[in-house]
Amino acid sequence: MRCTLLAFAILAATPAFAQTPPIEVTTPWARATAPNARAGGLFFTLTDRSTPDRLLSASTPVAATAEIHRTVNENGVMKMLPIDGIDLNPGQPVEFKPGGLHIMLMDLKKQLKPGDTFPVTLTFAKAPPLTATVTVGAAGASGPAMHHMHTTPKP
Ligand SMILES: [Cu+2]
Repeated sequence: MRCTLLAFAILAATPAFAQTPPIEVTTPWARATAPNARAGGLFFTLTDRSTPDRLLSASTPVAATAEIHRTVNENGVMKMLPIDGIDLNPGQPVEFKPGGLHIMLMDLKKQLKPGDTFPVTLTFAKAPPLTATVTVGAAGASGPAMHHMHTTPKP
């Protein structure tokens, strides 16, 4: 209870309190892609400041589809599996990062170059949709290559 009260006091002291969304997206970034790459990875941290919720989907104008993926280690082989959502609980930030949870951008409509920005919209079971600005990081930015498991049909 003390934590809750303290958090509330801090939030209440912030002028933007009224606009504080129930779920916060921090440091959204995407990996730069090669000119002909069809897929890319998008990462961020989700912090639930309200009641238990669930991330249901993501969408962005730079890709035809965006899937929620998790990475599993199957006998030493890293595989990515699409999941239909991820539970969010207050006080338990969920980190999307290379080699773990990520948003898989499929059928990219443009090359993602370092420094580029683009919007991503996240939808939740309860909270209203949230749009965040993604910044493209360096090509090799942190973590293993994660696109080799995907085969997307060539046009
Ligand atoms: Cu993936």
